Amino acid sequence: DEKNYYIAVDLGATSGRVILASFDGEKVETEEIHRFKHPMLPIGGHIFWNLPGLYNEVLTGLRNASVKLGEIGAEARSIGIDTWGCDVAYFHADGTIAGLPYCYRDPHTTGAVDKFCEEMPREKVYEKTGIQFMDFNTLFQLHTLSKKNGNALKIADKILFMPDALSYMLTGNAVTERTVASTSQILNPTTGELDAELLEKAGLTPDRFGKLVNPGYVIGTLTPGVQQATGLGAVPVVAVAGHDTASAVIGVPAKDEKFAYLSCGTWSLLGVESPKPIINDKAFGYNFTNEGGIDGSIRFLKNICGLWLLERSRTELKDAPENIADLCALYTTTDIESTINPDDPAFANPKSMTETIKEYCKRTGQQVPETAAEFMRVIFRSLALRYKEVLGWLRELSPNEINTLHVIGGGCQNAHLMQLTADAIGLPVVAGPSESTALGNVLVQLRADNRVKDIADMRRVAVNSTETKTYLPK
Ligand code: ADP
Ligand code: LRH
Repeated sequence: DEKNYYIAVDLGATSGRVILASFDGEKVETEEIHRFKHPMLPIGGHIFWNLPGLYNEVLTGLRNASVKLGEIGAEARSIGIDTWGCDVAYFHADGTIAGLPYCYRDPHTTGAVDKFCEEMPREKVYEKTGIQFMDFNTLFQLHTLSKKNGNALKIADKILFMPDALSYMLTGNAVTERTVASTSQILNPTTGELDAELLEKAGLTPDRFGKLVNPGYVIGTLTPGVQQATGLGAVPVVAVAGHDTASAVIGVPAKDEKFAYLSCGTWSLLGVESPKPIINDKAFGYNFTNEGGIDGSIRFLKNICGLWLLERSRTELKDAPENIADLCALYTTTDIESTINPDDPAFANPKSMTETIKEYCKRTGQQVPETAAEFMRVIFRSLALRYKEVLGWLRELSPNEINTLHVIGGGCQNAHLMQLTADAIGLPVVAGPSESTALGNVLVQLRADNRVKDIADMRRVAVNSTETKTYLPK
């Protein structure tokens, strides 16, 4: 059969990658053609994402894809971009950059939920949005900025979420894709529209954002300048599920509905799919989120501080092996029993992660970790414990029975963490794919290109395209 080719750009907070995917009618095959780190930039006392740098990396990825496609003698059918959630970039009407995206770890939003809720009760904000309260949600970022003068928020013609910002730079067309808008806490999941009353508290109106579109919408084609810079033709750019977690959930190789998922990367996102929002006192009390998925489905989940703990610690540990697999393997060489609560605010963006973990252990009367091995063991065991606790709450609230935990994202390659998780929750853990986000990104492009029909069809292709590893509880 003829193969068709698609390009997926997937930007996580730890690293970005560009993937060339082929589809033969049955399964997706992927090849990573560009991967890069993208550090946060400290400028003027704040932390920003390097938007021009990210864009340049996207162009490099597209150029690599163009070379590869040239060798194959094929053309790309489309391009899709997904990124981490909540952060926005600012543009002037002529398409130039009015302001860099603040990084969601910037401490300027510390306490921002409480400040906002002086103007509108928490219950009302939750009723409107169903979104987990986190200081860095876009609503609170914008509210924080609106209280200060002379910033990009005041002057920008358009405020665009990260995936939409990059698509705008590639095509010249500004949209607001609904899955990435859903995690901002300014979208009402019932109406599917931006909430004017919430925005007004940040001094904004809905017209400052791009037009709202669903995953599958064709945003435009590469501008002549981008075509020249990359060697690609007038390739369409499709709005995929622009929120990386939404794309990851689409890529879960599930065979039925009785599963929970854990998207295991910088963050650990633990949840279920629900046909409609679950907004009630219990969900509010446990601080669960109702983010948007494909075809109006809801990602009912909780954010758990994930391998950020590891990523930050490894840069500080003098005895940590460079290679991630070697680092994780140290787990078996120690027997320290200490655990931390990964969601303690102290771990959000500390000066030193290892010192903060040590202090936590000291404060709680536990053995203080010293070596890389001890840190790995504390982190893995603490994460598994937290997964067990959150899964318990999820079981109280989920519309479906949960028989399996599908783990996707880079962390699913961590065999120790997977076994600990299976043991903690007492359910089989099905690990894979580690690049579920890119797969979900491609699946939405396939549907926009009429190669697959519906979510059932997409899941069938996800299963065909994935090798998984199962961990049974001991
Ligand atoms: P994000 O998309 O948020 O940047 P990823 O899904 O790429 O995150 O996951 C990154 C994490 O995956 C790393 O922090 C690391 O802990 C884990 N990881 C990646 N490769 C491996 C591996 N070979 N073995 C164990 N863990 C891994
Ligand atoms: C994961 C993620 C998560 C958001 C966070 C900001 O990459 O998108 O779903 O809450 O980053």
